[in-house]
Amino acid sequence: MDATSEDGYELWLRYRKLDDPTLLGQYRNAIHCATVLGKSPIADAIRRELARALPAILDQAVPLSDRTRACNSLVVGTAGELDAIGVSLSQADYRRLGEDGFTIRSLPFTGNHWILITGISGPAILVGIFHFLRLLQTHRDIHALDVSVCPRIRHRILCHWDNIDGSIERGYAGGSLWNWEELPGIAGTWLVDYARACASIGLNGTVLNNVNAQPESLSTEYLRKTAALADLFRPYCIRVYLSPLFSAPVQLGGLGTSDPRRPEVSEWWKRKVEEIYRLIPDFGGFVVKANSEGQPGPQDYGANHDDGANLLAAALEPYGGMVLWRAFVYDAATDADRAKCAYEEFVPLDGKFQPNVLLQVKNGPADFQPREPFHPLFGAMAKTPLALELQITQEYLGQSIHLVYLASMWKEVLDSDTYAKGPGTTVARIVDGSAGDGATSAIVGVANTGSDRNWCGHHFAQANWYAFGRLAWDAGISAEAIADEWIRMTWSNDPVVVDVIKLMMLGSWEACIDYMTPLGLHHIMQEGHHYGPDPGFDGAPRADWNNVYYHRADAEGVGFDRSSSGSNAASQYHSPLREQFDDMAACPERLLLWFHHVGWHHRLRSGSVLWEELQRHYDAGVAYVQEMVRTWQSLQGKIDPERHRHVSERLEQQLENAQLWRQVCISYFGRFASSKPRIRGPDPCLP
Ligand code: GCW
Repeated sequence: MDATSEDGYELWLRYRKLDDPTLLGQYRNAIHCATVLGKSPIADAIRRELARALPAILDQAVPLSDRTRACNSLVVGTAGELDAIGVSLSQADYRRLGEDGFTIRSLPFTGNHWILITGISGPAILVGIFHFLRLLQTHRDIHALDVSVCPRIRHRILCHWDNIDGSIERGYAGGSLWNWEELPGIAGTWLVDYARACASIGLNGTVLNNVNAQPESLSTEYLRKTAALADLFRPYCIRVYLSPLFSAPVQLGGLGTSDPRRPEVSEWWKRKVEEIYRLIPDFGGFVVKANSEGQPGPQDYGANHDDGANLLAAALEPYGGMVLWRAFVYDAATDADRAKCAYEEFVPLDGKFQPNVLLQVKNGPADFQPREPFHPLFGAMAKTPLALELQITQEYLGQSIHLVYLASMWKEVLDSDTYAKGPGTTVARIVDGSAGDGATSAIVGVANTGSDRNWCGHHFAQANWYAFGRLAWDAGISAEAIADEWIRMTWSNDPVVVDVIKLMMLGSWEACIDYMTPLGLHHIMQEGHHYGPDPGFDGAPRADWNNVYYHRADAEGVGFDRSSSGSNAASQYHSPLREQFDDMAACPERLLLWFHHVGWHHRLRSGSVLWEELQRHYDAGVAYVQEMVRTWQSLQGKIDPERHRHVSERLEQQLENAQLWRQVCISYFGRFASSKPRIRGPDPCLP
């Protein structure tokens, strides 16, 4: 690496000298010194962050203390700490902010100017200072600040599918971040940086182990290691969670059963949870995958999901812990259409869960596909809080090779109207609780982090970690605004760089759908690893593990008939969606082949027939990647060479893979389409 090279380790927390002299003057004048009130591990973490950031951005020393001084200054403190020096805001102001919200205000104070960052709690002001630093990093005017922000979702959690042996299920950025072998004695130096990154985007929880759980994670030995991580993360207000194996009472406890209705089983969980809280007093709770893809669960004993979830909830309740019970189940005996199973299993259980149980539902009813309709459980469980599970790691979206900005997808999901309580009952409002009683709320993102120096494998995959946090905090922010912030913090504030990268990012998700699974196609990736196309795959032991199950291409047409003439999955949605999805003419074309088996010569809104339209999408997707390759090249010299080269190489691979998708899918589906596939010349980028 040469001197100007960067390796991406700093993520978006890149504190660089401001290169705009006017703004630099404004910032220096506003921040002669900084005061962080209070004595607590959180206050210390804030001091460390400001000591790192302010001198770097302002390129001059910024005295930092725990007392206010007679100078223009940044002042940080909770309501109580400010009260003690007689400067608190009004009670009404604090009430509006709630537990985790913060405010940043410019205030005149005894002849000087203050920028005050305050909120009720330590976690609130921690996020507040990162917000303030973001304003500096993105070159905003800080003259007359009056910003108040509070999160809409209470628990904002990253979920790591990390195994004890250091591997990561669906991880594409190296091994696990947790150095289990050395813990609890030696903590990895990067762990605090992980916590800083999470805190900076408002996350407040992390699930340390894979939902395909191993019993050892709950052993005393591993709980001590988990406690060491919890201690490191605590000053950054990140609580740890674990995924327990449902049959741990047998495998770890030596009992003869894990039947949730047996007293010895509930006793075992009570004792285990007691042990956890002795070691980790602020432990968050359990995320559970049960009776799904071979994982044990209550149904193994003739009991049901509510029995299992409530068993764990009872053990956690005295300590304020919660259960996130996953709804990712698709027992073929429930319904022949996999997309219908979770709804059928869980809707009858609505109202049967303890208050500290949330049902954790993936964004769509299949499995983190490039595009799915929102999961019909959103809007169908009025008496159960639903946590939204998103997949940040790009299992089905080109892994750490493809540049795909996922905020656009997540916005589509969050903004989807379920019509559960009339128009406006969006998925976001169901998840944040504002459409119901609002008692509790959570959002979970399957992490894309690993031991790679740049954390996420692809520099642009960092944007998805960032965007998840920002949307978890406020689903109302636009994908564009998030991209804008992230680019400025991660790459540069140069307007050309910002515009070019933003353009690349904002169309990248739609492009990925175009070259992989346009018009509602889904689950046609290669078996097992899910990278690359294999629409003809038909060799799995279960029907719904085969790709042909999902597209059902034949001489007539293509697509899964989920209308009333088929599996009738459309009926799981509220009116008017169910009628819209049911009717081929009214169904949004982006979901057409999800809900309908459509004739190859069926005419679409564009005037083209389906087969032509499919090919047009494949072409558009490839063309978009070609354009990204070209525009990225145009940034050479404006971006440090190391990161530029890294991204260039990946874009080339993405292009090759997009072309492969087009070639394989057009030739495969072309065999069914009655019209002949187009004759195209050899693709120069294909091997
Ligand atoms: O997306 C699928 C993945 C599995 C994963 C499962 C789940 C953790 O292919 O690897 O297992 O979903 O969400 O449980």
